[in-house]
Amino acid sequence: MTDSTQTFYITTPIYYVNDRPHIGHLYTTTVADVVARIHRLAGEDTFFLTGTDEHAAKVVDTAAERGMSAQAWADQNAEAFRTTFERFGISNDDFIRTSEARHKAFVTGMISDLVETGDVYLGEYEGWYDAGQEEYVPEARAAEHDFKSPINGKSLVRRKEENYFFRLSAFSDDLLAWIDANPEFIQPVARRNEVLGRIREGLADVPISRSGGGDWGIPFPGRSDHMIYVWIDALINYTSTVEAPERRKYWPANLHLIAKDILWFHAVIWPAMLMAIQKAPGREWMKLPRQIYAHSFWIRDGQKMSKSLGNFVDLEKLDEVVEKFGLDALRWYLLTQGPLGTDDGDFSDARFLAVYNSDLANTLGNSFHRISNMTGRYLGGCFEEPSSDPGLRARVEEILGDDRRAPLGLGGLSKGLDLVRAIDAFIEETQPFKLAKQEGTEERVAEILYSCAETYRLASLLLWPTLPQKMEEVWRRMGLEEYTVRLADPEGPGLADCMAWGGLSAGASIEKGPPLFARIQDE
Ligand code: ME8
Repeated sequence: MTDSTQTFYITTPIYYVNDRPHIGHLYTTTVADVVARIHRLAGEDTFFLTGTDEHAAKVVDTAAERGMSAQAWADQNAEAFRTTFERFGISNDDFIRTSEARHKAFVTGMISDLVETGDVYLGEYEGWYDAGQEEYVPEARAAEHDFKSPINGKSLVRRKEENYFFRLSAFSDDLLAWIDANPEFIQPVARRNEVLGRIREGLADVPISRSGGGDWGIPFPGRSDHMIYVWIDALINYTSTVEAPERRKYWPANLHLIAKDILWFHAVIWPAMLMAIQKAPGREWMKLPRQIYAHSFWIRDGQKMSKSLGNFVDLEKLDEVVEKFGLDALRWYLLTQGPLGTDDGDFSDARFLAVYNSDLANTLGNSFHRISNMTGRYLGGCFEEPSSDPGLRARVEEILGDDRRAPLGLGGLSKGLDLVRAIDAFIEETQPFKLAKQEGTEERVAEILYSCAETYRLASLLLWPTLPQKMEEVWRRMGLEEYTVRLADPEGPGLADCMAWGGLSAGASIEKGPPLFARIQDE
């Protein structure tokens, strides 16, 4: 990889280590995984980070209830997140835990520097505290919500303490100017407007330390009776992980993928902290991330998922789905039915089954089955001479567009599906199964089937980031195993080369095998 290779750095939130992984965590991480795979395919030097946020006060309480140390409890749960992501095929390049020394040292240094620049100072704070979220709610917002948590509806508590503060109020104008000058900075647009509206209401300084809460956390530099507030510690993970010289090239992150619940911290507090720290010597590299994308929430059967309703799509449920439909089917549902925009996404068993059967079994699976089946029957499983139908080829070009990088991005998945639909329409129109019964049609049948197989090959490349297991199986059956290595090679030609029409050469064969996605009947 040369120094000039474009880099791409994507992050997920780091998850509270007190919770068990559920669909929400897996969703953000899976979307990030698909995006990371897309960028790797495009030949970019990609870095994908996820991890755990461990210094919440709740961790100490829960650990105590279990007769464990906070560290032991955090170790156990961080491991659950790490192995869950591994089991669900997530291709993260690192897993950061905020209780690791590498992170703590970086946070301490950064906060010391913010004291130096004058952006962190000692003061006194009194306000409405949301214990569930471990955050203060601004007076106006607290009143608006009848002094209940805007997130979980529990009563807010009045609290007063000596704190170190971050001078957020000094950054209103700079933030507004930045967001204005960078329309892509906060997405979707509705979220951007929300943030702009709240900044215009005015920004108060934020407390960033806490005293009297024990010693779980990162001590405030020079004041070991104060701990750095967990949210401030957590946000810094995005930079502590890439501080090392060989990783600096990844910063600024291209994308912080989060949900709407934590938008304020990411779109206001974090950028302001970065604006402040850039003034410190040696910290010039700590620029603002390029984009913060906040998706919406998964709900279940039309209802909010909550502890009290006990209706979380939890790990057991997710494992059950994978057991029955396969991992790629779960990824497909998450990506196509998920709350990527501003609407919430509903997880329902009936919907899952319907989407599985229509997109995967009846379209992607069935099409491959028809192509491989007919190729086996009429051509002995092998294409002697590539010969393309101009009509289908034109349709493919139309779907892909001129720019071979254009099908990348999350839209690639629907283009992949469109290509497969084009194959199906073409088969209906040309009826190779009827033609094959007539004399003198061998060449035309071979041309039709080659064109279908070639189109499927192109589709497989666009579908791979979402359906890696199944598309690698397709490559194996088409004799294209080398793609797995070739596409992953940062020195290699990458996707552009494979996206050209005609990748299946003379003598290419195609193996039938069991259905890629077996049709599943409703019970
Ligand atoms: O907030 N639907 O951690 P967290 C979709 N530690 N996504 C959901 C979801 C749902 N119903 N529920 C959770 C924290 N998520 C902090 C973050 S970052 C510096 C610190 C996902 O464990 C979504 O990505 O509560 C959301 O933003 C995140 O989990 C919150 O995870």
